[in-house]
This record gives sequence, structure tokens and C-alpha cells, in this order.
Amino acid sequence: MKKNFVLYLFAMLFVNFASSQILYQSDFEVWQNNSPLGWDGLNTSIEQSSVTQSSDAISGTYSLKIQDQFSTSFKYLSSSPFYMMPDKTYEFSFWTKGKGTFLINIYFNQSATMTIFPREVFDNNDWTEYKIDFTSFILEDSASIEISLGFSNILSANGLLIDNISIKEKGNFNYLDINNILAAIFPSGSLFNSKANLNSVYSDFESSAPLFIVPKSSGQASTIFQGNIWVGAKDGNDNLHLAAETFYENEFSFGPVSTNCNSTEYLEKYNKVWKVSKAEIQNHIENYYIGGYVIPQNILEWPANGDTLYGESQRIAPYCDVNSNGYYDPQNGDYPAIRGDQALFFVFNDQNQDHLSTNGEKLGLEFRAMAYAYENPQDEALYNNIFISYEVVNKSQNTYTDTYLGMFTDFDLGYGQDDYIGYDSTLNLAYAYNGRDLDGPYFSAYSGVPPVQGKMLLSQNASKFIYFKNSSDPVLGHPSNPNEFYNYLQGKTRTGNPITYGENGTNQSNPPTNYMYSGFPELGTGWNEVTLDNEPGDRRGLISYGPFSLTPNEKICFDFAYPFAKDSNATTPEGSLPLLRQRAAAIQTFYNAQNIDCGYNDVSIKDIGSINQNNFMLYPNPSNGKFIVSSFEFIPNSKIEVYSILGAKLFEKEIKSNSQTFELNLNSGLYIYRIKVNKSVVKQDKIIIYK
Ligand SMILES: [Ca+2]
Ligand SMILES: [Ca+2]
Ligand SMILES: [Ca+2]
Ligand SMILES: [Ca+2]
Repeated sequence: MKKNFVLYLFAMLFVNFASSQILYQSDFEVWQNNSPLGWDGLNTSIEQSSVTQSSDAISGTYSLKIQDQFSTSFKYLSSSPFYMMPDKTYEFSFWTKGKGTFLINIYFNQSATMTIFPREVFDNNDWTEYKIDFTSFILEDSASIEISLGFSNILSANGLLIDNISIKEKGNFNYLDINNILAAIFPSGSLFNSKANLNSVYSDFESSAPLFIVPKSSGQASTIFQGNIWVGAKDGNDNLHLAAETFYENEFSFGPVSTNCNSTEYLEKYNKVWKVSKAEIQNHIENYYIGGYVIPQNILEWPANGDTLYGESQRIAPYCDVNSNGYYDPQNGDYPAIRGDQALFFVFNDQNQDHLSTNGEKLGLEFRAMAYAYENPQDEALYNNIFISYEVVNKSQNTYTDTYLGMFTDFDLGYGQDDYIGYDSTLNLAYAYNGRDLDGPYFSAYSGVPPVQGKMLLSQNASKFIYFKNSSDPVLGHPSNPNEFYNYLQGKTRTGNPITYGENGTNQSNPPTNYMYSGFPELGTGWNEVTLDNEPGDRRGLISYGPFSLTPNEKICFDFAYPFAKDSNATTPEGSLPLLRQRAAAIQTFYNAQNIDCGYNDVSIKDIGSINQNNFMLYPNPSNGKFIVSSFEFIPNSKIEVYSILGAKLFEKEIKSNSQTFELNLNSGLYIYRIKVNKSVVKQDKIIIYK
């Protein structure tokens, strides 16, 4: 048996290499000693006599037949262990026929259990296929897992048949983990929820795994269940276009707007979130030309350039075109232009799939997004925060007006059914705090005095903030058509009335307001949930900005931050709010000091008439700090700028002759210089200072 087990694993590895899409497959074709090969996992509890071979199969000759499990409690048949990588979404599929109750668990490293297919009563006369998406939320490099099939209530002599189990890699998520927060991002733009694309039929609160874990060291306590973009706008004929995701990935899909979006090539390139660190980039810049240096995969495959043949934008992910040839070639020194010490890049759009959640008409928008974080543990505000930046491009032919863009966030502060929500309009900050003194009970509840979590808009003053209920409430419940989503984006009730100040925000005899729950619960002043003594519960909120217009190819940028706070002196759930407000203010100051333009510094090279990079020479290089910029003849309106490798401008001087000496008072190291004529970059390259 031991020998067979080794052979089996080898065969699995072979499958894995032959098709990178399939992680695991079991067809119940090979049986030994009346047991299916590959099903001798430690978590097996079912009697051997119940496990039989059937020649009624959907694939091959045989299937698995479970019989004589009359009990209502589950007995399990577990697979031999195999390895699963983290950061990936998988599609689990199987075929079944017959009657019985069934579930699927996964055991990680023989201890942690995750129910990926909650109990279901089957009654299928014919072979029926079931599919479910799940995410490996393992945080090690890989984990040994066992699939465990659970059976109960199998009363019929025909038993319950199972065949052709397979696990396919569906998409890659990735996560920030450089500071106190572990936050997952999905290729289609869905934020934080590891099971965002779960079919609603199987959604199971206990087994879903939000991945906004903070403090990271807690390993499981999370403050946000999910976040997603909402956007609505009117076209020239006053028709509403709308894309808004809440929990299911039915509106946005990964990749840029493209006519090639159904090809394997597109899928392989874009079903991904690219993760790079400042340290990796620095190392790349210093070593790319050295033999033996291997370019990290995410730098190599950085989606810098789209395929214009398919209508994709030429520039997608920001990069430094160090050799000024107009395209991304990292083997020649180009590198991703990121913010922060660690960044995730993702690109998604609302064009490539129909909007199945809202039934809204498509807008044709492309979202180029970067989530990033700073390591610096000395700076408590940055250490307990992540940023997400969006560049939104109108790839349609429509000119949109009355456009609103919102960020939907379902805060679940530990246990998600006992929370409160609020808003600080001076900081553009929405926040969640616990509605009861203690959080939970729940496996990932916070112990002690619960912390607080914020979400803030950095780049604009938010126009509206609303909270709406997880219910069918006709005024403030979950929206069910494009107009209702658009009403929420405009800070109105589901029915289109203004939100009003006080009570639950809907009493039309009160004055209209832009921001719900804008008071100070920690002081007991203004409109807030503590003073109202609301019943704690599930809280979700939408910050929105608008109205604005968007012409074809126009872009607009939005930057968000997600500060977290737990004040060790706090004695109440709202007691950490002053610290959160303080951190939010510090983050806004930090952000403002970056002077971030919309998008990223576009370092593409533009020809200025006949002037191009060949007109200028810089030497010596490497230099001791003193160098000469020369040109054949003097070129007016030209200047030189020197940047750190991460894009901070360190030096700027006008070029006033055709051979001018400059002196840089900088430490030894590698820098980037740019020569600009009439504000356009005509040359960009490295300069090495060696003292
Ligand atoms: Ca079979
Ligand atoms: Ca290049
Ligand atoms: Ca809670
Ligand atoms: Ca919630």
C-alpha cells in the first residue's frame, strides 16, 4: 500500500505538470482490496463495507458507491494527502447520482477543517454535476490537505454514487502582508473575501473566510468581510448604466477591456494579481544585467502593455521605461512603478461579462488598481493601514454624466452580527465598531475590548455616505435593481428619497443630510448608533463621490485607505475611535505630501519634433556626483531631473548650454535621470553615483 501511495502522488504531480489547470482528479477507476486507490486518508471514519465499486459511471468504467449509511450523523471517506498552494481560487467539481445527504470538508495539515460544500440532500435520478469555488486560505507556502467526503441518510439500496472529482485552479488571489494587516485581493477586483465567487446556493456563514486579518499575528480575526466598487452613470440618451458588486463576482471580470477576452491567452495572462515589493524592485534595478540573476516572476510578467490589436490599452500597469523604447522589457532594466513597500496590481473591467447581480447596462470601464502598504512598524498609522488606488478609464464611446463612484464595504468586526457603523465627514472616514461590549461569540471574534476599523477616501471629498441593511426592507434594505443601486450611490433611500438627519435616516420630516451617523459615539454627541441605542447587527456602508462626467478615454482616479485602531487604554468598543480619527488624519497628511497625480508618473518617452534621446549625452556614468550633460547644439526649454529608484524627485536643474556640468550631492547608489524638453521626457536612464 505504501508503494502504491508514492506512485499515486507521482501520477498526480504528472497531471499537475501536464495541465497547470488541474490540481487534483479522482475517477474511482482503480480499486485494490475493495477500496478505491487514493482514498486512505487519516480522516476516514466510514465502514469499509459501505464503500463499494459501481459499474454505473459517468466517466470511465467505475464510480464510488456508498451504501448502508442509515445514520443521520456523517461518516467520512478521506483522500490521501496532497499539496495545495495558497493564494488560489479553485473550482471543485464532482458528479453524483442517487439519494443521500452529502458534504465535503477539507483538512489542512490534518487539523484545520474547512467545509467547502455544506450539507446537501441529494435526490438525483440521473448523473448530475456540482461545482463549487473555494479558496485555499493557507498561509504557508503549501499545505498537505485531505478531501473528506461526508455521507449520511443513505437509505436506498441503490446507494449514493460519486464520480469524477476534480479540483481545477480557477484564479489567483494575492495578499498584502508586509505590515500589521493581511488583506487579500482578487483578480476581478473583489476585496478581502476569500470566497467571494461562491455560488449563493452554497454560501455558508460559518465557512466563509474574510481575509482582512488584523492584527496579522492573530491569524484569523478579521474586520472586513468584503469590499467592492459600485459605479453608475447616464449616457447621452439619459439611460442608466450601472455596475455594482456586493458579494458575488457577477459584474466585474479580470483583465483589461479587450476583444480577446475569451481566449486562453487572455485568461492565462490576466487571471492574476501581481505582487511585488520595493526590495525586489531595488534588487532588480541593481542586478538585471548581471549573469545568473533571475527576474522574479511578478516583475517578469508585470502586465505593463496590453495588446492593441485587441483594443487593449498600450499601457496598463505602471512601469519605468528605463531604456525608453516604449515597451516593458524588464530584462533590459525596466521595472514596475509601485507605491509603498509592497504592492498588488490588479486590472478589471465591467465590459467583458453581463451584469448578473444588478442587471445594469454595461459602462465599458477599465479599472487599473494598486493595493499597497508600508512596512515601517515605527509609524503606527501606516503600520495599521493599507491603501488602494484606482485609475478608472472610460473605454466606451459614451460620454457619461451624473456619474457616481462608490466603495461598498461590508464591515464584519470579528463576529459580524453585533456591529455598529458611523462616519466622520471631516476625514471622509467610514468606520465600524462593536455594538456590544464584547465581540462574538464566533471562532474569529476579537477577545477583550474590540478594535475599530475604518475606510476613507483620500483623493476627493466624499459626496455621500450611507448605511443600508442586510434585509429586504423596502426603504433601506438590499437594492434589487439598477435604479435602487443608483439611488444609494446618490445618497438616497432605496426608493429615491433623501437621507435625512436623525433617527434611522428616513424620516422625511427631518432635514436632508449627505452622511449617515455623522456624530461622535465616543462623546455621546450628534447622530450616532450608541446614543440611538440601536440593536447591534450586520453593518455595511457605501462611500460615494459624484456627480462627475467621463468622456471617452477620460480617466479619473480614486485613492482609499483602510486604517485600523485598537487603543490599549480603551474600555468601551467606541473607545478606540479617537485613535482611529488621529490615524486617519495622519494618513491623509502623508497621502497629501506624496503629491500623487491621477494614475502614476507616466514615464513614457515622447518625441518632441526631431528631438529625441539621441540628442543628449550624460557622462561619466558611473560618476562621483559630478557629471556633464551635453548635446550637439543647445536645446532650449530643457532640464534634467534625478529620481530615486522609487520615483522621488531628488534634483532638478535647467539645462542652459550644450555642455553643462552638474553636481549631485547624493549618496552612492543607483538613481534615474530624466531629460525633459518642454515638459516632455525625451531621455531616461540610470545614473550610478559611486563615491
Ligand atoms: Ca469513473
Ligand atoms: Ca523598455
Ligand atoms: Ca463584531
Ligand atoms: Ca457586516
